[in-house]
Parts: sequence; structure tokens; C-alpha cells
Amino acid sequence: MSSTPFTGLGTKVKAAYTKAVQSGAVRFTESEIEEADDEETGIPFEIRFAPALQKKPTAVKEEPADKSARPDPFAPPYVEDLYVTEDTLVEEGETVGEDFVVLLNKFCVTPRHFLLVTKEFKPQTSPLSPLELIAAWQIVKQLGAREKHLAFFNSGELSGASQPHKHIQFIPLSNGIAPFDNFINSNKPQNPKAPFQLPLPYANFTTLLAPPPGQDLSMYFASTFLALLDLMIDHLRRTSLSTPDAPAIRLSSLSYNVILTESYLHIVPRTAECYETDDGTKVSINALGFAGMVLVKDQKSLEKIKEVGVLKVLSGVAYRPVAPGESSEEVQDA
Ligand code: B4P
Repeated sequence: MSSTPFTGLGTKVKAAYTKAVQSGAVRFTESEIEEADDEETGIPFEIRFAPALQKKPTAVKEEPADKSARPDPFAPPYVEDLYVTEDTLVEEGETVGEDFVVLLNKFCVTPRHFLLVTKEFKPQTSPLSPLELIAAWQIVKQLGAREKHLAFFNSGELSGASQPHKHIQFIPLSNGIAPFDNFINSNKPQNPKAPFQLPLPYANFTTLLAPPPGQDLSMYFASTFLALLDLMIDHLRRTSLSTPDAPAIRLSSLSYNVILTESYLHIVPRTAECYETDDGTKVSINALGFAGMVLVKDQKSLEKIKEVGVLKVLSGVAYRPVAPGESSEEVQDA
């Protein structure tokens, strides 16, 4: 594998972003952030209010109802001003690799929001491959030397994803910390290699990332991510999908969100795309919601979320956690 994939990416993203805003290729939307700290957990949730996004064209409104007939915005030829760079990652000792392209997010509310896209079409519902995880981790690690970044991945129709071509997204964290960092740090298990569940009112699975020096990264990420997915699938089997004659759970039919930083991977399986308030207001939640950053596009939703609290909103679109009396170890050991 190339030892320094995406060399100089931070500088390239910055230059491309400045040019793309000037040319109009990127449509940046202004937003305001409301702090919504959760008293019990101490998680400093953020609600980002972006009313102008209501005017953003949506796939549903602008494009054919048949998803397969919609144009793929992540396929070449790329819009010149959205293109940042590309690279190939090759597994240790292998000649076959995976080609990635980095594109700017055309509809960003955070400056320099960019996407790592597979060059060949791969479905967004396919699990992240070791090379995709390595690429994402190397990127947050590299950019983190100057400015902390967070990567996220929406998979499945209830996850908040709108584009079917496989992509992982990246945003810079202007205050240098992700809302869940401290909570994860204070709830990490004694065995740093063991995946664990955070004490939250919805099912969630986390693993700390610390590849041992010298270990093949591909093996490390394959086994780390598989262990996390196994835990999630086993949990779903035990909680909501557990009738004796239920068909085997297929990952490609599940909806879940993945959050990746330099130091952890966090996944949350989903039961719904939108949180619906008692008066019928719907708020779409994607992986950033489960990273502690909820986006709302209208005043009514903003007020409702502030009223009920972000944790309740997140619980409303995710599975229940381990039941009282059922330890997370029981779930892990199965
Ligand atoms: P998906 O995984 O399919 O969906 P998404 O991030 O939930 O964005 P969605 O498209 O549903 O937009 P939404 O109004 O909810 O990601 C597709 C990505 O490709 C998106 O980033 C999209 O903008 C981008 N894209 C679409 N067409 C493109 C094109 N032609 N060229 C390049 N990129 C293209 O949210 C609007 C934006 O706000 C999204 O970018 C979303 O990721 C971001 N966002 C959501 N919550 C946020 C938060 N709390 N803080 C900051 N940003 C947030």
C-alpha cells in the first residue's frame, strides 16, 4: 500500500474549496449552531439550523422516481471544480487495489466538507472494505495533524443516505473535538481491544482504534470492523428481529450509520430515517446526528428538538439498547 495516500490532501481541499465557492460549483449554506448539552451524559450535542437548505434541490423532486435512472453525481466525468484528487490503495504485497476519488460536497453547510468516493460504482449498502476503512482513517489522521476531522458513512434506506454510489464523508471540526469524544473516553472498557456499548438509550457499538505498529492494516481493519458488525447483527437478532423462523439478517438490507475518528469507530443501526414529533414534524437524521450534530431546516423542528432533547430524537430512530438485566457482555459473548 502507498505509505502516504492522499499526500497534501488538506492543502488540496482548501484550494479546491476556495475556487469552487468562487465559481459557484459548491453551494455553501449558512447555518447557526444551538448548543443542546445533555445533562445526564454531559454530551455537548449541537443542533445546526440551516433554513436555506429547504430550497436545496432534492433527488426526489428533481430526478426520475426510478432510482436506477437517476444520474450518478459521483461518476466521471467529474465536475472540474468539485474534483480534488485521486489515489489508489493497494493491500500489502498485492497488486490489486482500490481506486478512490476525492470530491467536494456540492451542498455543504460546513466549509471544506468533502467525500471519498469509490472510482468504480459500488453500492452504498455494501459494507466498508478494509481499504475503504484504511483510506478514511489515514485521511482523518493526516488532516488531524492540522485540523481535527470526522468521517461518516450512511448505509441503507433508513440511514439518511440519498446517493447510492459508495462514499464516505468528511467534515472539519472547528473546535477540535467531536461531541462524543469525552463520553467515549470516559466509558471505554478496560480491555481497549474489546468492542463496547456506550450507556445510551439506543443500541450503539464502538471500538477504539489503535493499530499495533507493524501489523498489517488491512487485517486489522477487517477484523476490527467485522467484530463490530457481528456485535450489531447479533444484537438485532436478540432484540427486535428474533422470531425463530426469521430469515438470516443480511447486512446489505440493514440501515446503519458509521462514525470514524482517528481514535474510534462507532456504529448505530437504524429503525427510521426521520424522527417524527407529536405534531407530525419530521426531522431526517444521518450519521452526523449520531456523532452529536443534528441538522434541522425549519424553525418548528428546531424548537421541537430543543424541547424533547437530542437523545430522545436519536432513540426515536434507532434500536433499543441491551435490556435491563441483560449485560452487554452477554450480547458480546453470543
Ligand atoms: P448521503 O450520505 O447520501 O446523504 P446526507 O449526507 O444525509 O446528505 P443529503 O444529500 O441527504 O442532504 P441533507 O439535505 O440531509 O450523502 C450524499 C452527499 O453528497 C451529501 O453530502 C450531498 O450534499 C453530496 N452531494 C449531493 N449531490 C452532489 C453532487 N452533485 N456533487 C457533489 N456532492 C453531492 O444535508 C445537506 C448537507 O448537510 C449534506 O451534505 C449533509 O451531509 C450535511 N449535514 C447534515 N447534518 C449536518 C451537520 N449536523 N453538520 C454539518 N453538515 C451536516
